[in-house]
Amino acid sequence: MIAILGAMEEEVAPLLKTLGDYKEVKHANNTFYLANFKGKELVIAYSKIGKVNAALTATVMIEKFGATKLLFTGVAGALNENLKIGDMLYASSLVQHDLDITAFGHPYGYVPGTSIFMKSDVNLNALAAKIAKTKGINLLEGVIATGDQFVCNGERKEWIKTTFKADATEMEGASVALVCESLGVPFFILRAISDEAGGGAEFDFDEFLQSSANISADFVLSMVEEL
Ligand code: 4EZ
Repeated sequence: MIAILGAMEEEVAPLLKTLGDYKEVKHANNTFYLANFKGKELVIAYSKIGKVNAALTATVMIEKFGATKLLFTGVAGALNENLKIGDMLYASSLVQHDLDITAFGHPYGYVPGTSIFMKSDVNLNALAAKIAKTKGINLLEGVIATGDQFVCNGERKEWIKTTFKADATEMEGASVALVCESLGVPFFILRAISDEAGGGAEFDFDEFLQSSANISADFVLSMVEEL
């Protein structure tokens, strides 16, 4: 069973549209869409925005629906100036930028018993790089910084970028990474850029959410074919 997770309905709607035929199961305040794509069993869901929602849905996909691989699809704000709206990147590692117990001398993003950066699955990443190459798609790899904030302010953007050497920011990736790592499930986090996370990012986000979500969803489905 392969899980495909997004945060917003807009991020998974393109998948459901392509699949056409699926069964719906409601659980834990979510709808899980069960489908078969080219002989592969899929469970698809949108978690709702934020780290806690995403952690819950990822856990259910693994523990209740038996997902053995998880692919995340969605949009993100760019921190690296080489990333433009519509570009895609996958996370090589992920960090929670809003986790702060620095009052006790710990670095940002760290709590005892965990590591600051969580690494995604090298095999899934290599498969993505291979598919991008054969399709002539420009796919970057980088650090994704996750937090329960829509970043739309130059100062906060620069802080996240320099503190974690991060390339993009969003609100779910690191929590999904933590769940998958803890439960031993290989995961892949893909994002297409919807905005540049500075002042006024909310306007770009509204304008480019759907087109960038489509780009990411199409790519993730092309990966499923090769799994
Ligand atoms: C969260 N997602 C944004 C949800 C915004 C509005 C109703 C991705 C994202 C993001 N997250 C795109 N751009 C971002 C940014 N600049 N900061 C944080 O995963 C919901």
